[in-house]
Amino acid sequence: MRIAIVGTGFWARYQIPAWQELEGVEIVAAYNRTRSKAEEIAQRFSIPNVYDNIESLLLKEELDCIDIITDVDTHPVFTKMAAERGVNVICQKPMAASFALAQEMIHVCRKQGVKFFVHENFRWQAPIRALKKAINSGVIGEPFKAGVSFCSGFPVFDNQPFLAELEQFILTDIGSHVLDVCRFLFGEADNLRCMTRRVNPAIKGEDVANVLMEMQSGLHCFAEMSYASILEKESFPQTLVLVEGTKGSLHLTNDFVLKTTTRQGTLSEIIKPVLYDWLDPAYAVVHSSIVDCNRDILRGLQGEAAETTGDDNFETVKLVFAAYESARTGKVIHLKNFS
Ligand code: 89Y
Repeated sequence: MRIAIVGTGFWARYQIPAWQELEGVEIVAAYNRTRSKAEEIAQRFSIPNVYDNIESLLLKEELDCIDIITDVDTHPVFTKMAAERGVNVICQKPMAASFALAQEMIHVCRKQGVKFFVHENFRWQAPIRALKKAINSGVIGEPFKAGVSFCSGFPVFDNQPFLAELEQFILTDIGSHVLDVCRFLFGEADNLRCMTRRVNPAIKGEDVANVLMEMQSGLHCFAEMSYASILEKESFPQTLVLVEGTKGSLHLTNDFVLKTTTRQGTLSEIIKPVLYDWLDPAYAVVHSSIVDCNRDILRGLQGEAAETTGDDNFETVKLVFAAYESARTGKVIHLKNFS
């Protein structure tokens, strides 16, 4: 697979080495609108070609796929350009800055007959996969209630300063991941209610969001997220989950500990991510999951089924924007009516 990297900021530094862990992938070019930034990344990761113009990249390179790792506003533009040239697209989350733009991206890829994937990696984290396996094993019986939590005081704006400029921050940034994890673990939502607020006065968007969903299965799922939380134990970047079922509960808690409780007692195991030498230890569980997410997308590019297709991720995008709609109107949003 001949892949071009579009955007060479913070996440590209991990996305590229994660691709390089996989057999059969060749990163043939790197693009950044600032050429020197593309050159620096190309040199660091031995990428042969550098561009500061997307059109020339698409014209000159023989590509199977572009991997878009730019800020959200350019996702639809670059997706359309690649699709119109018959090049498959992978795009970082969040897919787009609005529901309508996400719809257009899906549409253009379908129309041009190219494959479209969203790089949604949280569901690929080792502890989340282990939790899913435990739920499926039936050990806790029928799950009826869950809490999915991402509450942190990590200085997230240091590495990604543009996040402070977003009018819609936490639901698009972490909410995209957390709500996708909810779908991965518990299936689709029937309806939701959301409340948001901004605590940090130095940013534009909301940094606290609480989403209560009734899943189609009937399970109640409370997804909470915050970047204003000063807690005894900082858990960034872990998603903590408590699932209660008819025969017991599963608790994915700090330091990758998964506790299984039944009437017989509690068993604990630790599910650590693979610690690649290129990852940033502060983001270990996320950076490590990029390899597994990419491996699955690679399978998708090769014609097999993959999880994080554009169509699948569109259901997560729907939850994000339905949550904003609920926060704005104070109403319960029924997903089947949301478009
Ligand atoms: O942008 C976000 C992501 O995808 O994972 C964590 C993060 O870097 C900050 O919330």
